Amino acid sequence: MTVHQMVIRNGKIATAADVFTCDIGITNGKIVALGENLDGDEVIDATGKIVLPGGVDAHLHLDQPTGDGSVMADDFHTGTRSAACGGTTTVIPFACQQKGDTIRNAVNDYHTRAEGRAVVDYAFHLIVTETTDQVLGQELPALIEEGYTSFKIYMTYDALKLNDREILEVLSVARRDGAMAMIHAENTDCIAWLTDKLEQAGQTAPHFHGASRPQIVEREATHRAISLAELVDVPVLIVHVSGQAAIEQIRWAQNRGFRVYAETCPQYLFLTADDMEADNFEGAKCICSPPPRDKESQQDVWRGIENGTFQVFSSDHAPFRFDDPKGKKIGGTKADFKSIPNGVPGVETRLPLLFSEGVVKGRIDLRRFVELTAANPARIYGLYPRKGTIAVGADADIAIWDPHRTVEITNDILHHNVDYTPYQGIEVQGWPTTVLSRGTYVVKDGEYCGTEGHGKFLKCEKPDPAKPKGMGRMI
Ligand code: DUC
Ligand code: ZN
Ligand code: ZN
Repeated sequence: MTVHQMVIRNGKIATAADVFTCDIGITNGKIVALGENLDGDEVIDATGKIVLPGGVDAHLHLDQPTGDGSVMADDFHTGTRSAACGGTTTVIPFACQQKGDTIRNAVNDYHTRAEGRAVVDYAFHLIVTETTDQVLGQELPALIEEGYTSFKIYMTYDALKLNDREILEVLSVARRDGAMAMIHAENTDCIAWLTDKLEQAGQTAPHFHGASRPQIVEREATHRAISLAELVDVPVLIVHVSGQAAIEQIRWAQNRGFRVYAETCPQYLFLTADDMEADNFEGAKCICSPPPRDKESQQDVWRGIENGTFQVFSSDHAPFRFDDPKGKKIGGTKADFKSIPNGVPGVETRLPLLFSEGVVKGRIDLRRFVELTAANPARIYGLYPRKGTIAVGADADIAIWDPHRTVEITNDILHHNVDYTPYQGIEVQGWPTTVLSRGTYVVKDGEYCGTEGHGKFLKCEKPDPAKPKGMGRMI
């Protein structure tokens, strides 16, 4: 009888398709057998536990250069360490083109930042900020062939944004060469106009960030992004959707059969605009874009998670320290909201929050949990079935969850390099207690035990879901 290097025994296994009980045989970092009474040199008894594919966090920012002097607190080491401790074994952060520079240089620079540092495997999305002939005609096609098969387009932020004509050009490349386009949908002129009005009225405290980017701003840009994609006839994925106004546009498009995918994040389920009103500048901790909305919006986002509007649940981990002149306080504690770095940390809490409020509370089942957090992001970004599932031939990226363990989220239990969590004090039920990356422990019995440099770069395939209608299948 074959003796595997490792066997996980008696666990309740969930994939996006099924929930079943069997043993998992692992050899040389791969899942090589699923069956009963498997033999292994090392046996993990998973009786009473839930065995899931390691999470795929397809939207997070690690060691990404910023334009304003702020510095991200997490690099590839601390960011992937934190990911692993929250049950995530693949991350896809962004190699961001600096205006005036090539995307190739951004990719090379990002490899230097990642090389030898990551604890779990990683791929790169690209961020396209300039649409020169060289970018459209040479760089993007070559990079797509080399395994960078997704890119993000910004409709706002001066250092990043593209206008509609430029977006059409980039979407055309996505269609021609088979890449997945992700869109940050907020109307930049509306934000600038509202920001000026708020400033003129002296309304510059952190919570006015929310007033400068109301839902209509996101709704308009979401509809426009969908229309541009329709014109080009290419699928798009709308990232970090915050509430009903944008959800309605996405649903409208999906109901017409357009290949419009959507992502949401924990901040839109667990935070509201009120959190940006906390005293002593603490509201800055929850500033992100699009901003958190209200309690009703949280329910709208839950409904989108339940009814299939959303395909992906990511963290959008954007790690700026609070008490730091290179973080949220870069402009001091009296700073105008517009100079506060945008983003909240959440790579480690993404899965426990959704597991507890989603699965344990009965809003979604385990299969849907796996679909949103692992299988779909792997499919949509060309990593499936190597990542995102438990199947023979897949990488042995596995998170064993104790579904009964209750944990109060406090910053001191987390493994990121940020000095706060916006989810401080929330009690969750369910936490990953053992995590494997390609068959190697990164978390064992609740303790982090990963190795810097274990994580390897992943080339992404051209994703099937990026194919226009008639050329491939919807996920
Ligand atoms: N919004 C983004 O678009 N990216 C990083 C963080 C944020 O709040
Ligand atoms: Zn964004
Ligand atoms: Zn982001």
